[in-house]
Amino acid sequence: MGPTPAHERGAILLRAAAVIERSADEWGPELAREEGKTLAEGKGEVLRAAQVFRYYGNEGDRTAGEIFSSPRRGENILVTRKPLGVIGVVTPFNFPIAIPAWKIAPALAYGNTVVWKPASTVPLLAIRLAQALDEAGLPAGVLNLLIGPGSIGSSIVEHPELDGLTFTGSTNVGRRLAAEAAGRGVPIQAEMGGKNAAIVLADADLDLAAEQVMLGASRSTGQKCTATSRLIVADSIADEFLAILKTQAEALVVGDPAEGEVQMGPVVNDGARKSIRDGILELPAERQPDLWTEELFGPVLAVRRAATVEEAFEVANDSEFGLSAALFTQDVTMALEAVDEIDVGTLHVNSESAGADPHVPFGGAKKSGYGPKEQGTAAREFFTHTTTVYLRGGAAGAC
Ligand code: UN1
Repeated sequence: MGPTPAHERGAILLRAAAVIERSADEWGPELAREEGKTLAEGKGEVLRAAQVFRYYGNEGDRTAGEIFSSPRRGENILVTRKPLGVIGVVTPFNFPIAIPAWKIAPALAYGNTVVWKPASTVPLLAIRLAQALDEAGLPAGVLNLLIGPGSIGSSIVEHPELDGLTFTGSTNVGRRLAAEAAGRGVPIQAEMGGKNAAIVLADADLDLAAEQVMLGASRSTGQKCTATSRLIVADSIADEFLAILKTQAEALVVGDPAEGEVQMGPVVNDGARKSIRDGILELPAERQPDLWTEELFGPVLAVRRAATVEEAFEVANDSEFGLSAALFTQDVTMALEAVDEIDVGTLHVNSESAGADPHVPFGGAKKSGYGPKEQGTAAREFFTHTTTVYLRGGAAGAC
C-alpha cells in the first residue's frame, strides 16, 4: 500500500490553509483578545499561518530527495527521505497560531504524526488550528492536541515512543528539554532566546531607522524572540537619534488591543508584567549590565553608544544569543561587512529585527537555537531522515 502520497498529504494542508484564511476576520480578534497583540497583528498572524500551510501544502511538487553519481559502473546512489514518526510539538504563547503552523505543517507534510502541547495561556487559537485541520480532512489521530500545564511538555519528551521534538520557548525550558531528549536519543529542534541588536550607523536615514527600531521593540509588546531589545547607535548621531526615538515612543498608542487604533497591547499576563518591571526597576545597581544581556521578553530597549563601526559590531556580538540583528546604513560596504562580522541567524539591513518567511530558513546562531533550523527546505532536515540507496540492476552481467 505504501505511505500516503505527498500530494495527498499536501491537499489536506492546502484545504486547511483555505479554512484558516477565510477565518482570519474571526480568529484575528480572538487571537488579540487571548494573547494581547493588536487586532492588525492578530489578523496578520492568522493569515501568516495560512501562508505557511500553503507553502508546505505544495511540498509534493518539490524535490523529494537526491541522486548522486556512483564511482561504480551500473550503480546509482539515491538519497530518499522518510518521516521520523511521532513528533512532539511544544509551542509558546507569543505566536499562538503562526509558530504551531510552521512546526505542524512541515511535520505533517513530510508524513509524521504530531502530539502538540501549546502554551497554556493560548488554548483557543490552538483549538482553532486543530479545527481547521479537522475540517480539511486530516485523519483522526494524526494530530493530537494536549491542553494543560507545562508538565505535559515533560511527559511528551519522556514518552518512549517519541521520535522527535520541536520546541520554541524560553531558553531554560528549551535547554532542559534538549538535555532530556538527548539523553533518550531523540532528535530535538529548539528555538530559544534572543537579545537582538539594532545598529544605527552614522550615515543611516535616522527617521527610517527610528521607525523600524520602534516596530522591532514594540510590536507584539516586545514579546518576540526576534524583537529588538538592544540598540547600538553611532556616537556622532546618538543624541539626535535618541531624541527622534523618544518622540516616537511618546506617540505610541498603548491600550486595549480590541480598539483598532491601539499600536501596543498588554503583555500576556500579570506574571510577565511583574517580571519585566522587576527586571528593570528592581535591578540593583551592580546588576545593571543584566539589562544588556538578559532577555526580558517585553518592550524594553537597552541602549549603548559606539565610537566606531568596528566597536558597534563587536558590541552587537556581545551576547550569548545570535538570533537576529538589524543594521541601519546606506553604505553597502558596511552592510557586507556586517554579513561577515555579526554572528546571527537572521540579519536585516534597514528593516526591523523581527520577521520570517515560510520559504527561507529561520533560527539562531550561538545559543539561540539547538538543532536544525525551521521553515523552508531547512525544515526537511529535521522532520525527515535519509536513506542512502545503492541501486544496481538485478540481472547478472547486465553491467
Ligand atoms: C517573527 O519574527 O515574525 O518566538 C517570528 C518567536 C520566534 C518567531 C518570530 N520564534 O518570537
